[in-house]
Amino acid sequence: NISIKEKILSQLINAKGEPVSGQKLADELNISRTMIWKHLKSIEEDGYVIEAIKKKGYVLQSIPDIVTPEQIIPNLNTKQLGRTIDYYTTCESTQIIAADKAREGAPHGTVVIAEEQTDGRGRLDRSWNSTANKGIWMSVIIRPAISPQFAAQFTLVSAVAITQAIQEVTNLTPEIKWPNDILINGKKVTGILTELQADMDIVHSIIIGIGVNVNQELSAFEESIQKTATSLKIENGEEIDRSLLAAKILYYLEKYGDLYVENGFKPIKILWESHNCTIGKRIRATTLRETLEGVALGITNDGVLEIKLDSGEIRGVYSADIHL
Ligand code: BT5
Repeated sequence: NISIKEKILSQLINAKGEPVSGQKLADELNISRTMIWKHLKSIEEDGYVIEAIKKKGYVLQSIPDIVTPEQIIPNLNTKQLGRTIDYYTTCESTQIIAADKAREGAPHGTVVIAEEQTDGRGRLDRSWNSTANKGIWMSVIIRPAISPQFAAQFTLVSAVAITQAIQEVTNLTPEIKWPNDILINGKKVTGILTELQADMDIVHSIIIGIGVNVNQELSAFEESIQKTATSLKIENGEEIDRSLLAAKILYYLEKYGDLYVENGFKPIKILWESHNCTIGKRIRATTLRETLEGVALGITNDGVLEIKLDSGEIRGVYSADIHL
């Protein structure tokens, strides 16, 4: 049930700079010219610039930098992911909204996205800086038919997908730091938070929280992370179209998510290894129980990180904070 306003906007966007006749819009949508005009005013209030050309119609001159469904969906090349987008100008955390929606039965592929989060979350209740209008703050609800033990790998699947999308849109070369960080020049540009709703033997939903720093200046970050965080704009010097990047992330997430569910972790593992910056390095891994130091040997077919300690013992960790 797309609203009339959305229909008008999508016609203007699809016209790609050509005029759209007001009379034709009125006829097609079966409303008066005055109503068309009122909807156009409301579209302009959202930040779109529309020019009226006599006898020809309305031309979309510029689009605002926002991540609404109207902006994302025309860029979207997916079957299911992002086909329902729940958009907020501001919210506490998209992850909380998505968790509620998943419990209420939201379909596979539903996306919750916001311009700003006032209480963005990391793992273990840490906070996530989510400056207004500068990043991609979204949660994707997926419902793969897998058992819960395979859910954690979706963090690695997502990391591969996001890395690929960033590479395509920017020409930067991001690196994945196990398990859930994406770095550029050693600084964190993306964090992933994978949460699970499941019974003992079946996944109901996985909620993939994705935070990408896109157009921030360094001063937008809290002081405590200014030495460790970066944005795509800081790294390549240009503003990036957040809607386009969000659509690309969803595209690769669907592609690699399906690949994982159908063919297992092996093909993902190869991609993950080609982008990672953890394996082969000396690391310190802090888990909930202990701190381990040694050389990161690799990841197993379950996504577990294997570390060779100085004693020669090999240990697997499922989740940890890694210091390179
Ligand atoms: C993460 O946690 O990296 C997961 C972040 C997930 C954020 C998304 S945004 C959409 C969805 N809604 C949410 O509420 N969350 C998800 P973790 O590995 O625990 O890292 C958190 C740590 O990263 C913090 O303690 C800071 O040190 C640092 N940090 C916080 N904000 C950052 C930012 N914007 N960029 C880089 N580092 C940041």
